[in-house]
Amino acid sequence: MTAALPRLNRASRPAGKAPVRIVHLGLGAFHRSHQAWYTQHAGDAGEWGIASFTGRRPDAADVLAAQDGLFTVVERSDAGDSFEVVGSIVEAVDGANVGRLVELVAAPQTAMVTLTITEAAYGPGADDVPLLVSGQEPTTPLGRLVLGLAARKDADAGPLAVVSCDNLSDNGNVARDGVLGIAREFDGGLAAWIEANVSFVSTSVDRITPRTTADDVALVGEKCGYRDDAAVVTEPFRNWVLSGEFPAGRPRWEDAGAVFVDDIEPYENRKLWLLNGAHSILAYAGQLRGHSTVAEALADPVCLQAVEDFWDEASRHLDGDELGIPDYREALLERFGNSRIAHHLAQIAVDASTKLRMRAVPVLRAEREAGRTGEAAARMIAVWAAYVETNAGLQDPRASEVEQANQLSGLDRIAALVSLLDAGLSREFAVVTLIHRLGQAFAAQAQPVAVSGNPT
Ligand code: CS2
Repeated sequence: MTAALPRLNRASRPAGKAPVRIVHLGLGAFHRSHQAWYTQHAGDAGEWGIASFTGRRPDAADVLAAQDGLFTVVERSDAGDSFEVVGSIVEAVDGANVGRLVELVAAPQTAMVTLTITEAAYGPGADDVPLLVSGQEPTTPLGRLVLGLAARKDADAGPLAVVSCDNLSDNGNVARDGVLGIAREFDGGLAAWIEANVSFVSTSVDRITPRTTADDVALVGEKCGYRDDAAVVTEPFRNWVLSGEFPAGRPRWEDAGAVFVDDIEPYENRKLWLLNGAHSILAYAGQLRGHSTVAEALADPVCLQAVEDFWDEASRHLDGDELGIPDYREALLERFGNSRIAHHLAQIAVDASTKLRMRAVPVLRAEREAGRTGEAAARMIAVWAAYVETNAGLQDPRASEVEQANQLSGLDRIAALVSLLDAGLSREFAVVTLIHRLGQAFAAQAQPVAVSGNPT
């Protein structure tokens, strides 16, 4: 039905087209519902256009370009849906178009590069330096960013900020280490310039945004009267906490509710442990018990208990009344229970070797340092280990090592999997046996009688 509708087009642009001052790497659903939404709602939005480059899905650029960068944000709550056209993305580009990226990063009016490149993309890309040295274009986001920064240095275009919006603790410094690691090997002068001119901002980002489905596109067609293949469905809740310098300026994101703080670590930990940690537990425990969405898994008392136990453990290491942990937990239960958002567990389950390092390991370590077992954090690892045993081929940056671990059995297998998260913990017999025992105990529990909730 939507095929017959006119496409969303420039006539729907909420205001004039802003000049490109933000370059973004990782044009996905989350970028559209979060950074693009915040930029549209900044008081000075008219001065801040985003040029967004695709990462893993080059076709997203074609779709958006055909719509003049416009897309619909569908905010979905129990009360219903609301629809808004967002126009802050003024240029959508295939990530392989490195020439355009370099040109924009080197442009003096560009004030920042924002990143949603996934947690796994901050690791070293083996080919980056050889490609740069031989004058070829790198293929990883950070390698391409280094090439852009080299051009900015040559153009004498001044300082800028790199703003990581991925779910990594201390993501600004992780981005800095990644960029400088490549730059130092490529060109020492460039590395020194980056150190002096590029600020790396850390942020904690939050807005649950599942992958858009054909039904979502059809709904937008029906309600809005146009076809929008780049629509995103998201929850009403959003949060953005930032810490760091913007030497070339930034939009007034605070008008849209963003918060600027000096010390971001407590906020990052709250988000990564309570929200993302719970997500990972639900992803593995939930799928093992036959559920497919977050809301369904949460309605299963066994999964809910695993989450609550983990929250109790993690909360012991989240100090400060300003964090409002009881309210935050309460709000999470409501957000996860929003059954109108079909957030698929399979989408969350990927890239575990990177995610669990941030979501389970710090709590497990902190608990053990406090003289306790860290059982609930260990259970997160146990359900992942159980899940990958029967779901070989799960997307992961260390998939081949997961596969090798799976050739082993019993405690050896668990130790090999834990070593992908934390080498030290994998050598602690008590930890490995605990995880092994928790995995067996989980598997021995009765399956739910009926799956509650409706995935659509
Ligand atoms: C999820 C996150 O896929 C995942 O790993 O935990 O994408 C989560 O939905 C977002 O961080 C919510 O802000």
